[in-house]
Amino acid sequence: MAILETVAIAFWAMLPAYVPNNAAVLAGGSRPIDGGRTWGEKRVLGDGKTWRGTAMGIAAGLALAAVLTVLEPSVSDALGFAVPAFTPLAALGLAGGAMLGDILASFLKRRTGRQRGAMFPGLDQLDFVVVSLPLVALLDVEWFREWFTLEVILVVVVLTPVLHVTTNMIAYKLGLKNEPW
Ligand code: CTP
Ligand code: K
Ligand code: MG
Repeated sequence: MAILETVAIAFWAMLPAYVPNNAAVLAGGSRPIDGGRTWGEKRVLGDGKTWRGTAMGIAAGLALAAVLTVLEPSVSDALGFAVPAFTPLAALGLAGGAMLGDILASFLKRRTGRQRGAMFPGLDQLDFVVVSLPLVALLDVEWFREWFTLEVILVVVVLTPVLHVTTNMIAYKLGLKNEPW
């Protein structure tokens, strides 16, 4: 498989997992998921994980998957190779897994004494991949096997941190995010 083809498939397949984090930033605010509760001295999740952000993030990922699925035939045709159409379960695994990964990362950040917004290199950039891919594999193994070949997974692991750093830097410069990570 040509490298550009692999990169295009990886990017396209991951879009429903990339968008929820950014949508959550835009939709943020409202009640924190942990309801302000602490575990020991520290918040369980913190004020950065809200119901509204999570719901809007998942909704944005699902909506994008639906749009990409409608566009898929023409895009595949134009590219000369196939990009994935999303099954509802694959879309749910990608969007829901991305939000769940982000929430679990905040849980780990709080347990390790990091305040809301603190940086956790590595985890910040890959938390949503680590949860969304296994969740997709669990929910729709046939779709996962068809699209997430070893090459695609390797590209995802390399490409995701680069895209994450870039989009968060842009969101920070635009004043949408408090920190550039
Ligand atoms: N956000 C949200 N709900 C989520 C994820 C994000 O409301 N499930 C919003 C919050 O307003 C959050 C912002 O998006 O402050 C940025 O997200 P993120 O960087 O993940 O949160 P942080 O504020 O940095 O908190 P943490 O240290 O827990 O990651
Ligand atoms: K995060
Ligand atoms: Mg943050």
